[in-house]
Amino acid sequence: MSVETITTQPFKDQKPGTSGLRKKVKVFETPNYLENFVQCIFDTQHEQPDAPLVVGGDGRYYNRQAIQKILRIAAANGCTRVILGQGGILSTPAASNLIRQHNARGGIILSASHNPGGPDEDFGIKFNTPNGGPAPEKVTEAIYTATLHINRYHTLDEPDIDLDTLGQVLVGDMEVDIVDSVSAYADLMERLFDFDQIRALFQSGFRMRFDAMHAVTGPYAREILENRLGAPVGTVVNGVPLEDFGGGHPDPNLVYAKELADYLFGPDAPDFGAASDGDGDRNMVLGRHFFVTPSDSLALLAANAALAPGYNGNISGIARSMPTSQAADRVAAKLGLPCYETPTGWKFFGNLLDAGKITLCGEESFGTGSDHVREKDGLWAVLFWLNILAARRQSVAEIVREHWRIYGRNYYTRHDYEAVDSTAANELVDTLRSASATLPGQQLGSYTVDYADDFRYLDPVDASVSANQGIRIGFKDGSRIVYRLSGTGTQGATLRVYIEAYEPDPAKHDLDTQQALAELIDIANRLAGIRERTGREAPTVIT
Ligand code: VG1
Ligand code: CO
Repeated sequence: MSVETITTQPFKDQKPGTSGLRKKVKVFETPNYLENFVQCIFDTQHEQPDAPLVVGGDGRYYNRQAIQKILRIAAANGCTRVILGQGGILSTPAASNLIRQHNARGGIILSASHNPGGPDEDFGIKFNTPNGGPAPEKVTEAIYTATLHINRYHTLDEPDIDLDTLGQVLVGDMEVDIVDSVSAYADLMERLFDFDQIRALFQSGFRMRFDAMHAVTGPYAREILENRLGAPVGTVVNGVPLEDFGGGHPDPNLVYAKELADYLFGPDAPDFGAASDGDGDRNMVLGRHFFVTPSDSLALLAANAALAPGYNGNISGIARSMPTSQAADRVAAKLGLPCYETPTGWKFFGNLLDAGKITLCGEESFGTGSDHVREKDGLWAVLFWLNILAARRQSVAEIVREHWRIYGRNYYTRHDYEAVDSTAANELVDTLRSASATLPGQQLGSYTVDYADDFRYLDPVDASVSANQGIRIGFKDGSRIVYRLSGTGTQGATLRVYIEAYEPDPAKHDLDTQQALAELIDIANRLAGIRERTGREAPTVIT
C-alpha cells in the first residue's frame, strides 16, 4: 500500500452547523475541499483507532464520489476496517445503529438531510462519535480548528471499488465490509415494537401511505411495512431513492410533502399517513383529515409509551429542544419524570441518553427519537405511532384530541424566513438580545413578559456550556416566542420564529392554529421588526 501525501491549503468556511458541514455540491467539488475535511477528522479523532468506521449516506448526488475519496483517505490514515452500506446507502438512524452494534470508532455520514440534492443543490458530511451520535461541540470545534491549519492530506493511489456488491473488498490494506443497509435496522425495530399487533391492524383493513419522497427511507419502509408487517404493496410511495430526490425537496412538512397532505385531507383519505426526509431521521405523521404537530407527537409518544414493548415501564426522562412546544413537559410532570430543555440539534441529546437520564426526546422540526440509537429516527416514530394505533384501535384524531383533553393543548407554529440577508438577520437577533434585559414585566397586548434571554445551556452531564442558542421570551401564562437563526441553511440566513400558547379549555381546542396565535404572531413580528429588517412581508414557510 503506497500512501500519497498531498499538499493542500485551508478553506475558511468549513465550520459545521447544526448538524455537520453543509454546502452546495459545487463547493464540495472544489479540489481538496472534501479531502481536507475528512483528513481533519482523522487528525483529531483518535478514540478506538482499531475499531471499524461506519460510512454511508442518503444517496444524493455526489454520495458515491465522496465515499470513494473517503475510503482512500481512511486507508491512508491507518483505518483498518470500514463498514459500508450497500451502494453507499445508510439512513442516518441506521448508520447510528451500526456504529453502536459494531462498537465502531465512529461514522462518517454523508447527507444534507432535507435540503434538495443534485449537481446544483446541497451536500453534507458529518462525523458521529463512537456512541453513534452527532459529534458534540467540542469535537466539531476541534475538527473545524484543524481545517484552518491543514497543509497536507493522505490518500492512496488506488482505483474506485464496486460499492454495490455485498461482501468484503480491500482498499490498500483496509478491509471494506459492504453490508445490507436495511436488515440490522429492521431487526432493531422488530425488538422495540409489537409487530404481531401491527400486522393484525393491517389485516383488519387499516390503510396507510408512507411517502419516502425518493429519499433514503424507501428501502427501509418497504422492507418493514410491506414485507415484515404485511401492509399492502403500494403502501410505500416514491420509494426509490434518487440522486436528486426526483427534483423535490425531501422535507416532510405540509409544504414539501403536499401530495401526501392533500391525499390525507382528501375524500379518499386512508387512516394514516407519514413521510420522512432525505436521510431518514425526520418524520411527519398525519391521520385522516388531521395533522399531528411534531411537538404533540413527542408528548403523545411519551404518554403512550407503555403500549410499545421496548418502552413499557422503561422511560427514565424526556428531553425536547428549546423551541419545541412545552406539551412534553406536561406529560413528564404527570408521569413524574424529569424533563430537559436542550439547544436545537440532536447532538445535545447524546449526553443525556448516554447517562440514562432520558429515554425519549424530540424537536419541533419533525424529529423524534429514543435511546435505541443516537439520532432522531423517522421510521421509528412511524412504527411507534402504528404500535399505538394498533393497541388503541382509535383514529389519530381521537387519540390526539383525548390527549389535549387530559393535558391541554399547546397551540404551536413556526415561521421561517429563508435566504434573508445575513447581516440584517444577525442585527435583528443582536437587537433582541440587547432588548431582552428590559422586557420582563412589560405588558405586550394581553400578554405580560415573564422572562427574556438568549438561551444558554449547561449540560447536566459534562457541565459544558453552549451560549447564544436563541432568544426566548416567556409570558406569564406560559406562552412563548422564540427567535433563532438556522444552522443548516446554505444560502444567506434563515430566521426561525417559534410561537406557542397553552389552552387548557377543551371548548377551545378546535381553533385554526394561526388564528389562535394571531396576537402573539403580531407581537413577535413587531418586537423584532421583521418586516423592516428583512424586507419580507410574510414568512417563506409556515408550519
Ligand atoms: C434544523 C432544525 C433542527 C434539526 C436540524 C437538523 O436546524 O431546526 O431541529 O436538528 O435542522 O436536522 P436549523 O439550525 O436549520 O434550525 V436534519 O433532519 O439534519 O436531519
Ligand atoms: Co434529516
